Amino acid sequence: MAFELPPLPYAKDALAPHISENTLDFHYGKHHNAYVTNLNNLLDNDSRSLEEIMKDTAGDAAKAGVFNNAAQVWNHTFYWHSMKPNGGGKPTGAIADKINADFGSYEKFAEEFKAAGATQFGSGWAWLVLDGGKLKVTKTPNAACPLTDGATPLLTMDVWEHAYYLDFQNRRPDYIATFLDHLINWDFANENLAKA
Ligand code: MN3
Repeated sequence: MAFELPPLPYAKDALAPHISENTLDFHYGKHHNAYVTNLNNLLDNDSRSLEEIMKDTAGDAAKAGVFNNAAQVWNHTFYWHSMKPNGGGKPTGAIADKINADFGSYEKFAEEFKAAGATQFGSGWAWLVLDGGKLKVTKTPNAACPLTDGATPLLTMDVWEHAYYLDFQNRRPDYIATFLDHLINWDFANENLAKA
């Protein structure tokens, strides 16, 4: 069974003016799509799920190509759902209470999340995860995903340059602030927390 590029959960221009249609044309239409194509070229009718492939190949240098493409397919799908039109701002619902309990306040969470995104050297991801019953902010390089370390991802932010360069050029901190203030999808975090 070949893997397919999952549909975007909104129109390509729905995140504008914060993230442009042009960025989504390239980021979803070219980059995400290429990971799907590469993965299918590397696997021959694999019956495993994406998550199973990621767990089976994480840390195995001989399977790095499979892991990187499988994880990038998964991470990007998770990233699109981590944003929504008219998103951003303070959380509501169960995730709001859990953020207050585990970080002290939304502001403390935002500070940690911004720092994780800004200090991920080179390409990678910033995450909000549930790990051992507690919320944590983490960052991963390249295609790495907290799922293979036993944590449950709740939200992610892509900090590869291709995620923001067309709209923000080198200003990664401005992209991160925009993600938090205008795009972050707390409904998705609440759904993932409820399933965890
Ligand atoms: Mn990307």
